[in-house]
Amino acid sequence: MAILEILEFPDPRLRTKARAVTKVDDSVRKLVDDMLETMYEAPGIGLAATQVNVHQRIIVVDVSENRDEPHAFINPRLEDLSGTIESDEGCLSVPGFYEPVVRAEHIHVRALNRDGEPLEMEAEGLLAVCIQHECDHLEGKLFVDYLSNLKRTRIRRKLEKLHRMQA
Ligand code: K1U
Ligand code: ZN
Repeated sequence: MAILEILEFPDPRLRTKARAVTKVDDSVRKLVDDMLETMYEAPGIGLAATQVNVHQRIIVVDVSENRDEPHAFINPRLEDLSGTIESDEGCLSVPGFYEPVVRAEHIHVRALNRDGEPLEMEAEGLLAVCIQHECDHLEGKLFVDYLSNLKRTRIRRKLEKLHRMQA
């Protein structure tokens, strides 16, 4: 397994729309495993392939307290979104910033699992929020897009300054 580099806002590659996976083969399974290792090491509760500069529709999530309930969703589709929940969100691609975002509280997800088999899941609360956040990444969307222009610009400038200092 391998730790992958995570792209950081405002890297334009984070705006790429991911393509559907056509075949779940060993290369996809290796990517899923590397994404899970990267997510646990970060640490984070989710990760989308977009964030590691792979533009395929793959996300991984683990919101469990013991960090022992990994989920991989390949070609995820969200259905039956209902209710609303406001919670503070962070993002491994926007390090150091947490802001409130409103999302659906309950969702139904259809996807393929790591073995390429159909998977259906009902999710609510933090799991539902995290899956929606990761699916946004596959569309090139970031949680900062839900904030005001002023807040987003401030975050962009702070991260650009940090990246200049790290260069
Ligand atoms: O997509 C990502 O960058 C991962 C992101 C997911 C997420 C967090 C909060 C709300 C919605 C989606 C993160 O994991 S940020 C780090 C984080 O929230 C966390 C890290 C360790 C323990 C608990 C939370
Ligand atoms: Zn994110």
